[in-house]
Amino acid sequence: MSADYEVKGVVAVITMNNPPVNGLGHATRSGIFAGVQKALADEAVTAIVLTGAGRAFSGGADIKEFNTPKTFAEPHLLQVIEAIEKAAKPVVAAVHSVAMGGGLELALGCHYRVAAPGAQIALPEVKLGLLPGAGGTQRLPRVVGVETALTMIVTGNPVPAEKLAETKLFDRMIAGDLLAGALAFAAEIAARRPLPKVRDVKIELADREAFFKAARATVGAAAKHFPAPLKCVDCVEAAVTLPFEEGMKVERDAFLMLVQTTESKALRHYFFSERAAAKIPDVPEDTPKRPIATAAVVGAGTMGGGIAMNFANAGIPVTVLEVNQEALDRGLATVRKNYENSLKKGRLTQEKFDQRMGLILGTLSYERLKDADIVIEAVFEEMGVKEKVFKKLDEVMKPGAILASNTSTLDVNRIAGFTRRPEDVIGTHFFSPANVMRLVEVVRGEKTAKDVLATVMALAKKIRKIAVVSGVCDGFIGNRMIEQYARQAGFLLEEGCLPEQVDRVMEEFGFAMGPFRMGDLAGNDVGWYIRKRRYAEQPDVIYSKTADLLCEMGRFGQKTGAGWYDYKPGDRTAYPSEAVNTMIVNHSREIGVERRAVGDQEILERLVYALVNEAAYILEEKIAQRASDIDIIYITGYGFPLHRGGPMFYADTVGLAQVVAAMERYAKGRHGRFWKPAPLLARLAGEGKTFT
Ligand code: T1G
Repeated sequence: MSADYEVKGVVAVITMNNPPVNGLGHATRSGIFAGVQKALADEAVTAIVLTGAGRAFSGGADIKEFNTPKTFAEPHLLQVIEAIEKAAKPVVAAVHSVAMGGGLELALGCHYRVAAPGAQIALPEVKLGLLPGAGGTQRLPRVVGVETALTMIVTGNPVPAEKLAETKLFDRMIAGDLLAGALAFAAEIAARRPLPKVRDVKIELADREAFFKAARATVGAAAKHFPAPLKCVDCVEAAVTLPFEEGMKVERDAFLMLVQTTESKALRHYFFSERAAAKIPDVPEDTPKRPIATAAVVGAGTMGGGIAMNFANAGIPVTVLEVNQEALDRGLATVRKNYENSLKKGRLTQEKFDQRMGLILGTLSYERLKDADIVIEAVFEEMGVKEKVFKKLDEVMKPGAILASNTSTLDVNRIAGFTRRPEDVIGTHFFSPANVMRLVEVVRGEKTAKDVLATVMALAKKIRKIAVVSGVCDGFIGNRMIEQYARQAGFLLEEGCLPEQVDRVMEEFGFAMGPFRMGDLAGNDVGWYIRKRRYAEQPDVIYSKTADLLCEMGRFGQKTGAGWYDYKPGDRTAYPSEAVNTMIVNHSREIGVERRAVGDQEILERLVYALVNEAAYILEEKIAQRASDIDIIYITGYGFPLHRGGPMFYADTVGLAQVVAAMERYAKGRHGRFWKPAPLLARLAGEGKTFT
C-alpha cells in the first residue's frame, strides 16, 4: 500500500508514500482509506495525522491514470475524502513542500490543517485543461474566500502556505519539526466536538452577480481555445449559490466533461512531454556534470546579447566578446535597454537590474574568456566565420571548458572538427529573442561527451530553458521542419492563395501568427540567405520563387517597413499589399500555373502535414529522440497551438491514416514528390498506431 501507518502515543499517523510526489494513484488512495478505517477501529487512537513522505505532502491525483479505469477504481478520491470528513475522530493534515490538486483537496476534507512555511499550495488542474474534481471548487472558497479561491483555481498558480496562514485553510503554521507539531496539535484538539467540516462553512460574497459577471469577462478573454477556466468560474459560482452537495454535482459534471476534451489531453501530453524531453536514454540522470560557475559569449548581436542575459538572470557571471568597441557597445546597450524595459514594466527591481548588469562584462580580447566554464559562440551563420572562432577558442579556453555553438542549422560535427577537443563541443540553438524564448535545441555531435551533454541539459534547466536534444542534420529539428511548412506556403501562393488567406487559416487553427506575418516579423531575408545557400549546394532544390522576388523588392518585413504586407510607421498592423499580391499573381502567370480557389482545409493540411511528414523522417533518422520532443519544440519554439498538443499529437488526434490519405491526394498535385509519406508514418498509419 502506498501509505504507511504508525501509532504514536494515541495518534495514528498515516504517511502517503508514493515517490516522487505522492501522486494519489489507486494504491495510495487505498492505503489512506485503510489507514483511516484502522485508526477508527483502534480504541486507543484519539486522533489521526495525515502527511506525506519525501518531497511532497501530495502532488495530486495521478495524472497518468486519467482516461484509464484506474481513475475510478475504488476507493476513488471522493470516497477517500468522504471517509476522512465523516470520520468520528479528528483528522489533521500536516502539509509540507507541495499540496496540489487532489493533494490539497484531501487536506480540505480533513477537520484540521497545519502547515510548514514555504509549502506550495495550489489547485493547478486548469493547467491540465481540467478543474479540481474532488471538492476543491466547493471547499477552497469556504476557507480562503471566493476571490482568492477563484484566482487560485483559474490560474492554477501556487501560493506559499504562509500567505494563507490567516485564513481558515490552516489552523496553525508549524516551523521546525512538522510531525511533532502536528502530533501536539492533534493532542490539543482530540476531544473537541463537533468536528469542524469545511463543507459546513458559510460563504459570504457581496454583489455576487456583478462579481461573477466580471470574472467571466476577464477569464473568458484569456481562456481562448480552452474550456476549463470558464468552467472553473461556473463551479465556484455554484459553491456560492447552491447547497454543498449540489455544488459538488456541478463540479463533478464539469470535471467529467473536461477530462474527455482534446484540449485537456493536449495539455496533459505537454506536461509529460516537457519532462520527458530532459531524459536521454544513454545519459543517466546521475551522470557527473562539469561545474558551470562562469560563462562567456562570442558575439554581442541580438542572439549573443540575449544569451548573455540568460546567464546573468541565473546569477552566472558572463563575459561577452565582440570584434570592435562599437559593436560591443551596441550589443551591451541593447542588453541594458532590454533590462530597462523590464524595469519600467515593473518586472524587474532596480536591485536585480543592477545585479544583472553587473554580471555582464564586455571585452575585445579572447584572453579574457579563457577561464570560463562554458563559451557560447553566437556569430554570423557562416561556416568560415565559425571556423575562425572555434580555432581561436580551442587555443584559448582552459581544458574542460565546454565550447558551444548557437548555430541554427550548420553541421556541429564540422564545427567540432575545427578543434582538438571535439568531445567538448556541442550545439545550443537558442531561439530569438534568446532572453525570452524558453526553447533551446541541444545539438549532440557525434563526439560530444556524455558529461558535456548532461552538463548543458542541467545548465538549460538552471537558466530556465526547456532543452530538447537534437542530432546533427541541416536545420536540426525545428528549422528542418519549418522549411517544409514554408515551402508549401510558397507553393500555395503560386497556386491561388494570397498571404492573408494562408495566415488567416493558420491563425484560426491557433498559431499566434501565420507564416507570412511571421516572416515579416522575423525578417524575410533570414530565409532568403538560407535558400541562396541551398541553391548553391543543391541545384535541384525547389522553393516557390515568390519569397525571393519579395526580397529582391527589398521587402524584408517590418524592419524595412514592408514585407508580404504593407506597414505604417509605428503601426505593426499587417495590411495586405497590392504590390505583393500583384507580384504573386504575375508570378503564377509567368510559371504557367493557372490560379485556382484553394480551400482553407487544404491550406491547413498542407502546412501542418508537411511538418508531420518531415518530423517522421527526423524520428526515423533518430535526430529526435521521441515524437513528444518534437511537440515541445513546435509549441515552445514555433508557436504551434498548445491546445492542439503539437504537430505529432495533433496528427494522432486526426488519425494517421487520414493524414496519409490527405497526403496521397496532394501527391497527385503539383510538386507531388514532397508528399511521399515517410516510411515511419506510412507504417504507423497502416498499423493503426500513433506517434505519441
Ligand atoms: N501525476 C503523475 N505524475 C506526476 C504528477 C502527478 N500529479 N506530478 C508530478 N509527476 C511526476 C512528473 O511527471 C515527474 O515524473 C516526477 O513526478 C517529478 O515531477 C482530482 C484531477 C508536484 C510541483 O497538476 O506541478 O489532482 O519525469 O519533475 O519539479 O482534482 O510535478 O520523474 O518520470 O515536476 O519537483 C493536479 C503536477 C493533478 C501537479 C513537483 N496536480 N505536478 O515538481 O518535479 S490533477 C498537478 C507538478 C488532480 C484532482 C485533480 C510538479 C510538482 P518523471 P517534476 P518537481
